[in-house]
Amino acid sequence: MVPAWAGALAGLVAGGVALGVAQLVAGLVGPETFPVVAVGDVTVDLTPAPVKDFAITTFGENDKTVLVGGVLVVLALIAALIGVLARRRPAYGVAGLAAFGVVGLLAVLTRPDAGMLDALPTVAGVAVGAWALLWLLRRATVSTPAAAAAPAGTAERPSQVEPPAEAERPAEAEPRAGVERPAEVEWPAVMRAGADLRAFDRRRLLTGVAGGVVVAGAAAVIGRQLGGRQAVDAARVSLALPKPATPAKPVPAGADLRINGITPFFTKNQDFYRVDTALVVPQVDPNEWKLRIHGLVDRPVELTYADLLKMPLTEADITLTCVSNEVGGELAGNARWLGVRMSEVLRRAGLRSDADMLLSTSADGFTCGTPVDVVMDGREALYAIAMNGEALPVDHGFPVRQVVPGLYGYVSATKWVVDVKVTRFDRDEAYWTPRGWAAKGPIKTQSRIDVPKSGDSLKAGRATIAGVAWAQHTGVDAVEVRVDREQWRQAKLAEVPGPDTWRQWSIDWDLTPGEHTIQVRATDAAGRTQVEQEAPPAPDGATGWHTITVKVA
Ligand SMILES: Nc1nc2c(c(=O)[nH]1)N[C@H]1C(S)=C(S)[C@@H](COP(=O)(O)O)O[C@H]1N2
Ligand SMILES: [Mo]
Repeated sequence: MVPAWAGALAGLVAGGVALGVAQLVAGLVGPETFPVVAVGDVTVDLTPAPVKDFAITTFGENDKTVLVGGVLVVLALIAALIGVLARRRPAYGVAGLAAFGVVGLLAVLTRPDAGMLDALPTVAGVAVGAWALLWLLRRATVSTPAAAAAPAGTAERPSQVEPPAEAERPAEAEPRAGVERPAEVEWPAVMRAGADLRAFDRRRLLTGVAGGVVVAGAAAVIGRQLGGRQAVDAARVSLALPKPATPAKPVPAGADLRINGITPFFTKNQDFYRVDTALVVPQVDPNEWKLRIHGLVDRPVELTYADLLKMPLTEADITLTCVSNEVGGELAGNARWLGVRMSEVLRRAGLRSDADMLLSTSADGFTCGTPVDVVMDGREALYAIAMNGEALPVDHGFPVRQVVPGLYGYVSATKWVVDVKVTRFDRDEAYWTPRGWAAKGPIKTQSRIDVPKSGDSLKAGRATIAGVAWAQHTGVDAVEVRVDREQWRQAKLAEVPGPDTWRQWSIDWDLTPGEHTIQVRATDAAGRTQVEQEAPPAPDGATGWHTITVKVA
């Protein structure tokens, strides 16, 4: 009989083999058909708004790693348990793995536009995993007449039995390093698997385990390679970006106040926040990419990437903001985008007058619902192909994404966009709407204190308080700061190229010793001042004044 720890180990390795094989096959069929990813995707889709919010604020950019890690830990525990059970009856092991497979299949096959082929990675993984489990358990025992007289393995040896000091090793073809204390005793019935007398052999189990680990690892690595990351990366790097027909307005020299610790005017691509539901980033080949515009239009339009690049390109500086951003949070970034105006493409299709929503869909099925009037009112709403002078990073929507100044990302900024259905808000719903978020999401005016940081200890005397404020497409007209809830004072504002970006601000303050509360609020160009009332991000964006405390000595 195999000890429990060995069963658990065999289960773990068999689970690893199952996942490795599934990943290998998913590399051929499509990375989104890897069952772990599909289960994670379903989890993301079923996550209620407050939990999603909690995940984003707690784990930030790592929310997906934590989710996949969580799924893997649960899988590992169950796999170990299956291994333990399979020692008693191999059928338990097979049944356990099959149950796993069913859950994986449900997740894979309920994905948008799933086909029967998508079942292959899960089925292959479970089949090979089950085989590996049985093979390992079988391998871990030796069936020999000698086993009855001299069973191997210390784990099963009843402690009350004292082995003779000079026991003879059982005569066997294979050396048995795992045999430490052979004993010539009568062994209890627990050692017998049916009529067959089987003894546990640790060495054979461990060599089998090592083999399993190698197979699982190799399959996973090859599967990832096949996943196609390289091909799209290569296509992305070799792209030559056309010159814009309409270049961005020059950024005034005074846009960056050059204060230590302040948010820079432009966010570097690698520092740009990332929020999306994609556990596996869609790999979209620009040569195969198409944008289909249909629905309430006079003439459906289909554009290839080459078609898009031939159209006049507009360059614009736009600050993107996530609705999940807490007051004072980091889920906002400013970039120079290059793309084709959405209005230009939509005019080619001819929008019907009753249309009020653009339901855009990404390559992975995510959708945004964007108001038609916002996109058509003359602002620089783009099908963007580049970000800060380089082709869109894959994480940020390569080859094409939407960017609409003034709207939160969840209702406008579809990455990997492939389809636009011109429709009506009373007929269609986008991804986040049934999940508790507002159908429309204009960005709320916000301001943030970057320096000092909350909790900082400062020296008494003159300190610079600085940060950024945003009110996209309206513009920030004033930023005020107050200390200890006394008089508001006007901060100095940096210059901006237009109303679509955030605006740096700063103010010098003479701080006296003690603990102080610093607050900020912005007023937009329409004269609306940020409200003090605190609201959470759901359903349509957080409100309140960013408030920090500092110690001054
Ligand atoms: N395909 C796709 N596009 C998406 C999302 C998504 O989940 N999937 N999330 C949106 C949200 S909520 C935001 S805030 C922005 C974030 O864009 P970024 O990751 O480039 O910063 O992308 C938007 N576009
Ligand atoms: Mo977002």
